Amino acid sequence: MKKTWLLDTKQKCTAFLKHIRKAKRIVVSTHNNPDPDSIASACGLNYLIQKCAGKSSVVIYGGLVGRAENQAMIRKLGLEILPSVMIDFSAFDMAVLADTRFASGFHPLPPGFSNFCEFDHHLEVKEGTEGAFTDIRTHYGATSTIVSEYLRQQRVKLPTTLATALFYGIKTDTANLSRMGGQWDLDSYMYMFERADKKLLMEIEKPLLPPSYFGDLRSCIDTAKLYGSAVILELGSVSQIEIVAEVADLFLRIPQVEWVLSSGYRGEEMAVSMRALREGSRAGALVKRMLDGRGLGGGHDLLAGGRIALNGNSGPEKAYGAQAEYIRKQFLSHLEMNDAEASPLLKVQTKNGS
Ligand SMILES: [Mn+2]
Repeated sequence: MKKTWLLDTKQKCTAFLKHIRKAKRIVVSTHNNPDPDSIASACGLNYLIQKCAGKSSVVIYGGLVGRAENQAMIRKLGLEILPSVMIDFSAFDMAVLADTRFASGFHPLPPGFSNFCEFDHHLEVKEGTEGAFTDIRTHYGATSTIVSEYLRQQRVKLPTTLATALFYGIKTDTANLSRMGGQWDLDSYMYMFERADKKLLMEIEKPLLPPSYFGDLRSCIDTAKLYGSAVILELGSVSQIEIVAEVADLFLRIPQVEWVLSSGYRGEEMAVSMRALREGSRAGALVKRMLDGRGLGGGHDLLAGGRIALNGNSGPEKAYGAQAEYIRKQFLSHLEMNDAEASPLLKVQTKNGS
């Protein structure tokens, strides 16, 4: 089989290295509240910049690394990634974004930072907002696949920890190649799997969970409502914002459920997640439209999400209630349903189980 996509990468990689050689100091950034794909692709790009262009660079993330698996990934693999608040952006003359676009605003770079490159596989942004160098492949299942190809093309020896990170990035973003993956995803997945530390992978995938995690989970189960084939979860205040996305995945596993919409907030940040079962559901476009003028949202056909800042005068609890209601109504009207069609997901069980 001819891997023609690797030839495209070869040209792109040469152009990228040429471009970044013009910079003095480079900051590589994930998106806010980064997932494994964003973390791995940022660390991969950082390695490429240092090894192949001989430039000084650092990796930063915005927001929080909340999910226990993602914290374990950074800790167990010893990935050097700093919170963006520790960075003085004026010390850098170029930025590289991993798994996001500058115009999305969902990253810690200051709005005026004009010299940036972008690596992403999400929906396109408006023309005229692109970076000086971009590699956007919406047919790719993970940004980690794109970055893996760059590193493979350069034939650099990869540290086991970086190969493990890139494998985990591809694995999680494509749900083990079950969604959105092409031949290219399988190819880099296999390449990185051979080089990954399987014992560390296991430790990342089954991390310890704090008791508060189970409190959040209980409130999901208590508040879940079923609307035909859709589940809506309005979690309110949660101790970890990532639970909003986690439960969207979890509740899609219920038989007959074809859509999940979940939301919750922590501090003044509200998260929205959507999952769909059937191809052609266009969840990303739907979330983008629902959040238009309220926050930032988007994603893929079957998997989407967004964030809203709850910084009004009424306090986050009230603001969350109003936003959640609006989003629920928009979603239900898209499905041609209404509030009256709700039923609790779990019937109340009596002691004798009847
Ligand atoms: Mn991604």
